[in-house]
Amino acid sequence: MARKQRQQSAPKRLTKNRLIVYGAIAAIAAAVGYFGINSTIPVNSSSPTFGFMASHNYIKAAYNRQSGYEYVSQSSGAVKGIKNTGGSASLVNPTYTFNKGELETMHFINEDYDTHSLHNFNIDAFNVHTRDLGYYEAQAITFIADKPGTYEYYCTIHPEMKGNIIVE
Ligand SMILES: [Cu+2]
Repeated sequence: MARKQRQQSAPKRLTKNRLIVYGAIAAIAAAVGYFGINSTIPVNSSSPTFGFMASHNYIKAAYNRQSGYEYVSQSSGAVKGIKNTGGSASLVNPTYTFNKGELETMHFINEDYDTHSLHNFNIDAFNVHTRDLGYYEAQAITFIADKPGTYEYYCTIHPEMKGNIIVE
């Protein structure tokens, strides 16, 4: 009789242990999901998206002894999204051309070695605003290029730092 009871309770205990394991896995998955999704919510939308779907655009703040403060594209001219009109000059305060509806991540870094000034990166139309970044600080912001038009990106500290975003 006692043996029979043990046999009956064994599967129950297994089920309980399994539930604990499943619960732990679910909790970990939820945590990963929450933080993973949270970091890929575009600043101009409440819908989560996934980072791998975004186009990545690398831009830095720099100081040029002739022309002063400027944004410089970190990407080569061949990279999609930048209208390269020829020569290295097109990488200074570059014009970005994005397709409507695309998810874009702007990776902005302050590489102003010469003056160590603070810099920031803003696109009002898409609610893109970085912090004021010190030398070698970086920030990435994801947004949806959801409306066609020409928009300005700029630094609030240096009026000469500005360029265009074209969504078409
Ligand atoms: Cu600046």
